[in-house]
Amino acid sequence: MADRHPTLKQTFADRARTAAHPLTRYLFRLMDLKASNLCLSADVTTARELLTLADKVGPSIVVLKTHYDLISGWDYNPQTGTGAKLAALARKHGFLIFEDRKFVDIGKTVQMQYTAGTARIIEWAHITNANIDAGKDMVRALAEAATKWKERIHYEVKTSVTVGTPVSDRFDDSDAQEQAQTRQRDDVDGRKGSIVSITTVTQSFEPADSPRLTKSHHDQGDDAVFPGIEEAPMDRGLLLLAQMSSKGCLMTREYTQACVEAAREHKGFVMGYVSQEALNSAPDDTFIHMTPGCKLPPPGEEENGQVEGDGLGQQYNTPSRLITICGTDIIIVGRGIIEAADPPSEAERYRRRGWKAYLGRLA
Ligand code: 6AU
Repeated sequence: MADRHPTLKQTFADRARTAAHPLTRYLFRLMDLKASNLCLSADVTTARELLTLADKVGPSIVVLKTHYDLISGWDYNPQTGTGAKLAALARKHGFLIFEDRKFVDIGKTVQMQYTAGTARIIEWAHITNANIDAGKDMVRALAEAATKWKERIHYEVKTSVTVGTPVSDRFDDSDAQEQAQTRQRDDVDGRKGSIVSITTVTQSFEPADSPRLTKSHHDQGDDAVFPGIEEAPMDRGLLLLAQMSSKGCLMTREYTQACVEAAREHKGFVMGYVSQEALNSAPDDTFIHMTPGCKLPPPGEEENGQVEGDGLGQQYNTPSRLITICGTDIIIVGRGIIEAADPPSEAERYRRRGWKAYLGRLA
């Protein structure tokens, strides 16, 4: 850990003023406002459970982490589907959505995986992460994809569809996609006749004045916004998977250092790291750290006691060790909360412990 880096002694409110990335600045403000440095790893198996959990635990967290590919019944509709519903809950409770996709591939492939396909992760996840084993160019590729996407969504696409017989001037519209279908049908007198119908899809772009992506929930009246802060900016952010919590992890010091270099080269897109310790070391490093492999001993037991792993390689540390000693900013907790008898009150217990550890670090 970078022992004496100034960010370790700065309040989240102060870091909200100095962080390089707009979404990191917003996240630090949210942390200060909600007195929370807790991320829920919502590793449940159905979309219904995910949305219920997000709604119940939302008040205690600042980040909700998903693995969309382990959720059955994920609805991919960009306006009304699971991503859009999560986005509405994020606005209502004041948290950011982090899709733990761990991209690792050549640049072109990760661009497509991030912005297209079934899930269209960029549309609903404020944050995602990448393993940079494939090389630093992949970070640039993701950053470019995010920039292009942001430029595009400053405009809302209005689509109108008309169906009918061709009218000559429609063919002059360069924005229109013309699709001609020729159908055969039997005429009344039994002779074969040919009917041509034309479907015209016209797209126009209008400025979108709100940072939200879909208006669907607005229309349905589910439009609550968390009080005390504006909606999250439209910027997208990346966390670099710099160190892992699992036993025998093969990520070397050199790999972690390459993450630090890649982060510095892409300050406008990289928010920080998923790591096991603070990695800020240069005087102007302002990155945020999120750390998984976090669990509290059961209520009533010694807070800093040992917490056993899960038998499948996962290793756990307590919030106080991760925040006070290792210097992380946000603890990522999955089964410690999800498997509790009452997840919302267990989330509150983690939030209080995480915040106490942060205040302890400042002192
Ligand atoms: O609290 P748990 O053990 O139930 O869940 C931890 C969550 C899981 C992992 O996929 C993820 O954190 N994770 C990550 C992430 C966030 O990238 C990195 C890592 O080193 N260890 C880890 O557990 O969803």
